[in-house]
Amino acid sequence: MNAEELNRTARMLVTDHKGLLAMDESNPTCNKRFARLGIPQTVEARRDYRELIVTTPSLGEYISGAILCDETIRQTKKDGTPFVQALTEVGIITGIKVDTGAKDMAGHPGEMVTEGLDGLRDRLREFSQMGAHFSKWRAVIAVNDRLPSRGCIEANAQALARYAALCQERGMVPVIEPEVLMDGDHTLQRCCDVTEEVLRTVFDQLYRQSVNLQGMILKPNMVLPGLMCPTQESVDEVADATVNCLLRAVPAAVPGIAFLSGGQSGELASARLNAMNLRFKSRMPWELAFSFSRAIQQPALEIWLGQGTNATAAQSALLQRARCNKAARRGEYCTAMEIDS
Ligand code: 5MM
Repeated sequence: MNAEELNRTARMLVTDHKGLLAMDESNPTCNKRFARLGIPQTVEARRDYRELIVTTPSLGEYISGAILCDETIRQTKKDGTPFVQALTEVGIITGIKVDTGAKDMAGHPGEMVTEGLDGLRDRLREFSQMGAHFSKWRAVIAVNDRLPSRGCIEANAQALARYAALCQERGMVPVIEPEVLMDGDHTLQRCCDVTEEVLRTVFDQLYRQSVNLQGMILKPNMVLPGLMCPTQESVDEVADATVNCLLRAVPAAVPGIAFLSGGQSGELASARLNAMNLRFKSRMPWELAFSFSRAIQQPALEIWLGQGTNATAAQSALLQRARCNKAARRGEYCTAMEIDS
């Protein structure tokens, strides 16, 4: 493992106010999103959609890295150019999702543990030979009055740490994604407590598994009230709760934190990221960035609808969200940016 190289790649992923584009939806997730909009759920439709994304003009001005899934990293543009090459040509670093999904956790009703460690060393070798420089693993933590259990937090944290160690051994930067879900009626304070416990456990396991914190990116949830919670705090309150939680739990050695959007609207995700960067500008030891899927892609998907004639308009919508999030990293996002688009 070359620590300097890992640190360089990690810093490049959060440089120049850019962020990550998560386009690593597994086939079932992608198909579900297509089905809702009446788009055919086929390999070719998924390829067409991913080609639309990677060929969006100027995308590299806003996006530093794109996370692909196993199917997409093996695909090419219609003219035969591999997607990895197309991304590299516009300065976007290729990443790959390597977990094999969150599965029901035995003995823990309502909880999930992420699988994918078996054979991971060999898969990482293959992906790195294909041109991937970083990878991603997502753990899912459900919240209610009694969940999460310690067993679930510890099993997922250990898997994240073992994944990260294997990834760095291969010279790839791990994007470590422990997601505390928004589903439920829990309060913002409850999300804050759970997120802090999860992050502390993850960093404990990263230390135990000898993971180099300077060669990783953390991809956490924002600290939010549950979707069904009657009290929904303001953008500034969410920003304060999130950054204070991260300041307590994330070591300063980590170069960057890139949030998942978790089902927030694109506008709200940008506004909250903006408030964090604005209010805590000089007080954060890490770069505060984004690694959104839905909060960047959703408007584009709703315009595209599987029709080639809609591709240019869909690309404009994608670029608009990427632009808003780069502005949010600077603390320069405002709602007028949405109206002007
Ligand atoms: C939480 O999901 C990740 C971020 O996406 P959002 O910004 O929409 O929350 C995302 O990278 C996710 O891990 C991938 O889409 C893969 O999900 P599945 O469940 O299909 O493996």
